[in-house]
Amino acid sequence: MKYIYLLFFVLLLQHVQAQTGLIQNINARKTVSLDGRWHYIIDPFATGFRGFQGATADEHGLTGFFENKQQQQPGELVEYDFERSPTLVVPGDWNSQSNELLFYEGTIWYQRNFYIQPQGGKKYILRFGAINYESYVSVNGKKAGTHIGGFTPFEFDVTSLLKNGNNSIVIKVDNIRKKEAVPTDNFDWWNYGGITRDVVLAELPSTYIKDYKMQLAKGDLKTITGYVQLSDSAASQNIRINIPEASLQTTVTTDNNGKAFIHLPIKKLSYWQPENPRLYDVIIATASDTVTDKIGFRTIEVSGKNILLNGKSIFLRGICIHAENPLIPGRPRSNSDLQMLLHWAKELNCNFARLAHYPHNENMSRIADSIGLLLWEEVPVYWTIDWTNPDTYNNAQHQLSELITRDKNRASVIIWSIGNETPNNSDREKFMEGLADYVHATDSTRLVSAALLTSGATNNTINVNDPLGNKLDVVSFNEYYGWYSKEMPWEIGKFNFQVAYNKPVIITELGAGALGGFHADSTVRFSEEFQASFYQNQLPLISKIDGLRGMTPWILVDFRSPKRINPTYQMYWNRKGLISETGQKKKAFYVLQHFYEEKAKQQQ
Ligand code: GCB
Repeated sequence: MKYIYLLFFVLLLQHVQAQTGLIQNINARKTVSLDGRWHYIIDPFATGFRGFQGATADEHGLTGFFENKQQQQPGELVEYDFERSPTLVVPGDWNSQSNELLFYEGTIWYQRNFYIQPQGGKKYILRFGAINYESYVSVNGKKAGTHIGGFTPFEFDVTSLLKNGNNSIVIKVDNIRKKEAVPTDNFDWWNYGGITRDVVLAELPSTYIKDYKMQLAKGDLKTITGYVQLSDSAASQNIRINIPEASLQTTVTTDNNGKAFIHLPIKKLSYWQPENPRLYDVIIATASDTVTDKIGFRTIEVSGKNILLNGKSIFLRGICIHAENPLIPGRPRSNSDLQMLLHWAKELNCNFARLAHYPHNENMSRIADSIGLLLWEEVPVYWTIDWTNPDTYNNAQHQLSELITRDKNRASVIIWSIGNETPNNSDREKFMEGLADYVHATDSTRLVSAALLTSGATNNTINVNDPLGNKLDVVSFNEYYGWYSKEMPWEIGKFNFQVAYNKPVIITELGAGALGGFHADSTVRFSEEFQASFYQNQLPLISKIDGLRGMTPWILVDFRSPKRINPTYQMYWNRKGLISETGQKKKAFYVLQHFYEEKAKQQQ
């Protein structure tokens, strides 16, 4: 009996390709892009995944639309046809590509062919930048793997599934909201579905450089530390590391796990900072593989109420950004979309941006590295997560691990955020403390934070005492006095903040809505004047906070939200942007721009 089970598992494994864990900097390898037009089928009942009367498609036999069946003779019954189905552009969300899909949530099938002549002795890795939310991937009718989570990359080794010539990929994508998911079923942004980021097929040598990390050791401006991990556990392999412009080189040797540790004393280095975003070419080479990256070197720490970048106190002049280009509108599709967003932040005189509320495109941190913007990156642990569900916790931690793995070599990223506005209770405390511990154990070269809530005002004192603050390096919180409070913007000067921690404070949100181009008296809600007056009153209020070391008002640009229904002012847009959905700067943009200009002068 035992052997029958064993046989069953062996058979099962033959069909299920392993999820590889992420390869560092895969885009710098030999890749073929699978972006472009993919056929799609809208399948609200997930019929292509079910047998008669609703049984789920046999996971291992993989029937259903994965087969990509074509009718062979006129009598044959096939109730779908990818080849004659319309196409969607990848990368791109489906909602913004067809009117009938604007509000669609559910299953859509994607299919495309590609041509390849696989070489013997090579590994082929299929890599998705992000698919929202659940994906089930098959290559030539066989399962490659599955993934949960809408904003992080994932990869499958498909070497054994490829054939010489024409190949077909079918992906079932499902963006249905679920209570136990991360994010949960209620959030204030558009639930854009689909293959929203790039798809590539990478060709690698059989043993390749899988992962590496290099950065100045915590609080040490004189030593670069890190590691290189090979794709298998080859011991005693030499790995050369060369940073020519810093005259640094070393050779390290792998241990029994195929991992080699780096400890590199430096002589002279130009430290990465927003005013001087110096990136160095770093070349890592083994006998069979070479990879080159551009890495900036900096330290980030806290000391009492200060945030120290390269040992010097810094004030973070920030702004929140959603991953949305209002001019499409939809998820960004190209590097120029990303550049537009970050350059708007620069124009606002920012040195910092909060990428809310989920991991953005990986090229955001590459662009931020090169133009000199510090970043806060976040996972979608938002509002009322299913705190006691272990699968939900594992999902959140997994998304966090994928984000950290992906961006750990980006100097711009200084804060990992483990969530936003989570309610203060003991179940949530356990969950969030788990995530904070996980990040601290995984990455010592960055800070941990979360956007907390205040516990309200008593006698005009707004208290910030969420116990989660004890676990965080930086205490951050959102407050909307003058917008969601009974006080109007001109009445909030009476408040003071009481922050219970001797830690740096970042106000991660404050904001008010305005319909771009709507002008009225500053007492009229949704006018640009009301929003500008909100900022004029908020800026002196928060400046009273003793430990204030940064702020990221809500938000750079108007963004779509199904929760914003007012037909006169909102029309499914959250209007708190400083820039309207047509790209027009509102009055408040200039209020904050001026405030940041003065702040920057004070810092010099
Ligand atoms: C918040 C949330 C953010 C919302 C914003 C708002 O506190 O963190 O996701 O979009 O308020 O506009 O109400």
